[in-house]
Amino acid sequence: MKEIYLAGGCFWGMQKFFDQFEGVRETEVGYANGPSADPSYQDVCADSGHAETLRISYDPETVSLTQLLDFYFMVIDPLSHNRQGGDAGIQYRTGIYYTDEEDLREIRPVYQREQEKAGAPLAVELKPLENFYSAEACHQKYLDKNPGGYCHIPQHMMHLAEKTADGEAQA
Ligand code: MHO
Repeated sequence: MKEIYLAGGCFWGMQKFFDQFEGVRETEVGYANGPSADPSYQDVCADSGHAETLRISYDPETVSLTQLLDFYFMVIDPLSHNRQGGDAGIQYRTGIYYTDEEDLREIRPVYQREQEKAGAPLAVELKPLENFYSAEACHQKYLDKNPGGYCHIPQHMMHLAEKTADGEAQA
């Protein structure tokens, strides 16, 4: 099992989006790469400096990091600084945070391709993960618990794939 940490705006939608893909074994929403330990959601909303981030634990034999990043770039505006959809603030910055330097071999080509496509430097941070603190229980699987809840990712993007393997279907 491998893991990657992705910040792509409000983490409710990010979690719902990535949970649909086969090979994604576990996801957790939290706060990453900020200056203080174990912030609360309120702290983060008051510009603590953390990014709302999704921890993705995946099986690289079923889904590659490249594929996961392709999905990621389908649902973010990579040129937007500190704003995704209707949400603005430093917690909504975008970022790819890795825990294994080796992953750069897969990350860099995707990043470069997206930058060429965009024709401008991406606002997406590309950094090692510095820290990650799990978000409060009410934020985990939020859109499963609150199907009509706010989401910056369009509804149809939540059904690109259906999980069929090992009874993990969520869609
Ligand atoms: N627009 C949403 C964002 C929530 S997300 C967990 C809200 O203000 O509730 O940042």
